[in-house]
Amino acid sequence: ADPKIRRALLSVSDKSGLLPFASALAERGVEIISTGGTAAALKSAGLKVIDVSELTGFPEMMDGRVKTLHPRVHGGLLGIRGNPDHEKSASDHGIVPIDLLVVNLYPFEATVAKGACYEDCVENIDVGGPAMIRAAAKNHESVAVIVETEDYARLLSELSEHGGATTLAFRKELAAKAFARSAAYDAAIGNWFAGVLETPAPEWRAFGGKLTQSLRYGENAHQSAALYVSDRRRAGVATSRQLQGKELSYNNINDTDAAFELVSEFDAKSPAVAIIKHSNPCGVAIGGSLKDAYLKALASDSVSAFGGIVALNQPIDKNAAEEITKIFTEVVIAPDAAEDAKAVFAAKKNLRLLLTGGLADSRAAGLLVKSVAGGFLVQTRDDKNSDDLDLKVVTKRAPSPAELADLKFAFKVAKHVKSNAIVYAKGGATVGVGAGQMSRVDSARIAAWKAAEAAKAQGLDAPLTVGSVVASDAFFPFADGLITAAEAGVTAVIQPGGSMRDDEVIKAADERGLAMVFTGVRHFRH
Ligand code: 93A
Repeated sequence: ADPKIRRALLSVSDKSGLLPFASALAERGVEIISTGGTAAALKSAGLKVIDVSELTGFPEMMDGRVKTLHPRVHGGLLGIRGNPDHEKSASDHGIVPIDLLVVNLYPFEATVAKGACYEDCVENIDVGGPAMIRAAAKNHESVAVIVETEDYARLLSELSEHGGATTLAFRKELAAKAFARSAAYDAAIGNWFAGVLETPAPEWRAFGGKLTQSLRYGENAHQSAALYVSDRRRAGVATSRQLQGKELSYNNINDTDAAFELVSEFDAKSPAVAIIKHSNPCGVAIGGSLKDAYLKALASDSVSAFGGIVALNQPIDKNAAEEITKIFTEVVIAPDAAEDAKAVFAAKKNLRLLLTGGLADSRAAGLLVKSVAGGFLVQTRDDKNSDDLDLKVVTKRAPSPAELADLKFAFKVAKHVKSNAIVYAKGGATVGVGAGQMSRVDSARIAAWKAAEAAKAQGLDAPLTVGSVVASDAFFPFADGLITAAEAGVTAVIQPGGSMRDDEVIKAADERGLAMVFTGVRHFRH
């Protein structure tokens, strides 16, 4: 038979929902043991509570650092019911069984998120709570463990259904959730600590996050998926606020991330807009206003932009909102939006509007994780912003100031294009993007071809690449890629350099009167 809950230990930092829940337990005749603050809250509501210090025979001490770390607590949670040896130990040492544990931990994540000082973060590392959670979850055969206030109602209805007991299936589910919580909690502590260190090694980083959304499916309908938040301080898609529109899908989130990370390369003072499809930009531009930047980005590849994701690096104004809503767009993401812009979006019920509260820091440290069969790869973020690079002119001709501005712009965009990446740009806007090809020269050709198509669509006689500049995310291994770009009409080139054949590539540039700069930094992205 399933064990009836006779004794419960309640120790919670988040006291919301505590009183009605504890009252319901008390009404069922459950004996309640509690720690200082929790006990005080319960007593002030007139509930009968046994202080944990009474149970342990020790006062809560050392500023609460030692409250529940005692064999009378852990023996009560861990002892195997019906095991003669365990039961003898229990009776020898005055240990009584605890059938239900309700804990929610010191708010470590929230303390870090609000920017608290080092000492406060350390003090909010809960030790006794996770120890009890793990003990109760290990002994799920007999003990139920609740780690979230959301589960209070479920437990009470379980008790009603099963005559004051819980089923093993329910306790197993609670145990799984409890271990997930303690793992995520420790991951948050490990991550924070790695961030405190001057030079954290990637292997000291822990991975964990809070499940925030079960998604309807993954990249395809037969795959399941979920979204976890691992760092609430970071402005981006995972921590953004959705104002309207349908639930985000896995692909939406992936693409929206790509879009917002890209616009975050640009200074918040100057308007920048990116339009993303299948995690690659089909148009990116800076402009005098967000509307201007959006129109320039759209002109780069207006066909692909349909059903795309639009990211902006400034609070959206009404003019931009009106322009964006003229074509079908899946998601719009920005730091904020003016009230009249929100009103414009509100008329498009299906459009999802996400506000992040700020720009992502393109220079911030952080880790990227990618799973591989049987494991996962970890690397630090590509935190190199083109504005900080030391550019080296390698050709006879140096780029003009206008060319230089476009080169930096194009290289920023290339960082966010899947390799092999080739980006043509002119006047602060992309005019052709070649992404994800196995050969660099193919990316150069595809981007040029797309620019020619875009020109045709706009009724222009010359391809948009004429008079543009080109960026390559990695060095040109041969001169052919550069020659393709030159034939498309570029006047200047930016690339990392470092190929065995750099001399050949530089010679080809000089022969065509091109200006070329080396960045010394590569931006592979796969
Ligand atoms: O400082 S602790 O790690 N030491 C303990 O022995 C201990 N036992 C419970 N923190 C401990 N707790 C935590 O206290 C619980 O996880 C809960 O978050 C909090 C509840 O304290 P109070 O009832 O005094 O508000």
